[in-house]
Amino acid sequence: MKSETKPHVYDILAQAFAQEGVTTCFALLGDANMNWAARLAGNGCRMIYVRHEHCAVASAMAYARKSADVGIATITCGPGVTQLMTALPAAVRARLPLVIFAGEAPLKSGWYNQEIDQAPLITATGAAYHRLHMPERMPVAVRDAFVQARRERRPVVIGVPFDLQARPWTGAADLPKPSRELLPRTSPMPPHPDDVASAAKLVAGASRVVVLAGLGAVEAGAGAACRALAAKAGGLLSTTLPARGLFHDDPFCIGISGSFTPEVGLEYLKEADFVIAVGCSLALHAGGGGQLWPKAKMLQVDIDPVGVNQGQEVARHHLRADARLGVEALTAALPSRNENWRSDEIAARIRDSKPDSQAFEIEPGMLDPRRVVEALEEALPQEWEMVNSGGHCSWFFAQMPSRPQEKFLTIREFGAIGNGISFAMGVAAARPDRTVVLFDGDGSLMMHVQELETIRRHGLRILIVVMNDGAYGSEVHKLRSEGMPEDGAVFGYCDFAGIARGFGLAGKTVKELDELPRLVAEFAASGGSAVWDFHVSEKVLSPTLRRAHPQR
Ligand SMILES: Cc1ncc(C[n+]2csc(CCOP(=O)(O)OP(=O)(O)O)c2C)c(N)n1
Ligand SMILES: [Mg+2]
Repeated sequence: MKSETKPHVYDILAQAFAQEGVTTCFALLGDANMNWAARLAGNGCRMIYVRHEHCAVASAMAYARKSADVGIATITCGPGVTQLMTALPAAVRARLPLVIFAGEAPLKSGWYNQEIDQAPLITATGAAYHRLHMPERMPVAVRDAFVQARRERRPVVIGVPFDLQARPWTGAADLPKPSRELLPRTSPMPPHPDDVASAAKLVAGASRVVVLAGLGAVEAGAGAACRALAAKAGGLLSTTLPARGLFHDDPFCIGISGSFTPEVGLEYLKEADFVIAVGCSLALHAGGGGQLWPKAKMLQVDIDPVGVNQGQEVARHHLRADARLGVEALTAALPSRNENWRSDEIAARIRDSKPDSQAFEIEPGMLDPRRVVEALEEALPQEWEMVNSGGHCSWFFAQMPSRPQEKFLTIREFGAIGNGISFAMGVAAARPDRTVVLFDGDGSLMMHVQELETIRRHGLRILIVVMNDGAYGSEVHKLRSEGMPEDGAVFGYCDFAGIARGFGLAGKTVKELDELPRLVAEFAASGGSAVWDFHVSEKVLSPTLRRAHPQR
């Protein structure tokens, strides 16, 4: 056999990934991963070559969430790895399964400029790191990385020295069985009848019940069961921010519970005497440690009820079960009641009230972000996928009541800005037949604006809506409330339409909201991607900011 036809270790490593069912990989190449990546592409994997390693991992996060599968990214050693220090903790906290192929510096060199001890960097983020230094075992180690990512729902980074990757393969001819064939196939966990009986007794004794669903309820397919429970309990429905839209068409849904609660939600949560949290970890952001429902007893329905989370007691009562099975059993055990919190009046209040009715004096020529969102809600087609980013503006963008949960994505457990564009790319890759709309702030978009080029090159179908207040709005309003100078947080309105055109995308500064239906139709017909820049007033503050940082 001629030497060039013999497989190298990187060939086998690429095959080991391919047989795990990997179809999309977000990549940025360097010496330590490029041969492997070229071979993975040769195995038929769709490669999305981004312009910053952070964006490779952040895109893989959104891809994992949207496809309910493992997200895949690859980066080179040293400076490739150090770029991941913001994306990895975000993936860990959002419990997203990822497998990341990282190169490592060559073992044969006494000194190598890109060498750095990668393991402590990665493990400090909460991700797992595995050094693969024994070529013959590498296919099994790859398989085990997929087992671990799937079981533990967290990122697993594998590091392979690139001189080992370049060696001729001398191991076994057959690859081990892929992880899917080995992982236990478990059925949803039913609740214990004693727990159901005591939970039903508690709910029967309550008069103002709210059923609050989180992503666990979404994953378990518990939406319809939650609606039925709330109806039988005569109560209302709500969701966490990531699960928003699960009850979008239910007349008794009061919207998001937490930092993004609309006006009616705040009012009714205050009156609630019982909250049933379904598939929801009751993180601090989801209820301010109970401040939003000061009178309510809490029952948590979850496969892993916590009792205490993020330093707060979150639920005194627990029903351990799969979200759907637990809620169905509770509904069945609940006696029918005569008294009902629900009324036509409440449904009308929910239907007719604005998320925030506060009046503000707006500077001439500027838009009210709330009106921008209302106009987009009207104009954007229902089948388009929505991605919400961070910053102050994300409050407004989250208030789009007609949009269902399966068309919405936000990942913000680490509180980092700058991820919107990557998340939109991840969704576009997972849903290639859909148009994706990213709602972002000017500061956040600017942090990784280079990815506009990736969007164009790969023909991803993304409309970016920028809520441009010419500033890090969150910081401006917080500094102002403390009487501090705001210089470091104000930048002025840069020309995002021009920036977009420079990257080869369409760009538009939108000044008149009644233009939106025409612009949407033109965009839909264009088949390309675009950035729309909305200059919004800095005077309009979200209710959350007004509460937490009263202005002077
Ligand atoms: C990576 C990172 N750096 C800094 C921050 C602090 N921070 C939080 S919100 C924000 C402002 C974001 O500005 P923009 O995207 O324009 O949204 P706005 O608040 O103006 O609506 C900043 C800098 C952060 N959360 N994450
Ligand atoms: Mg801003």
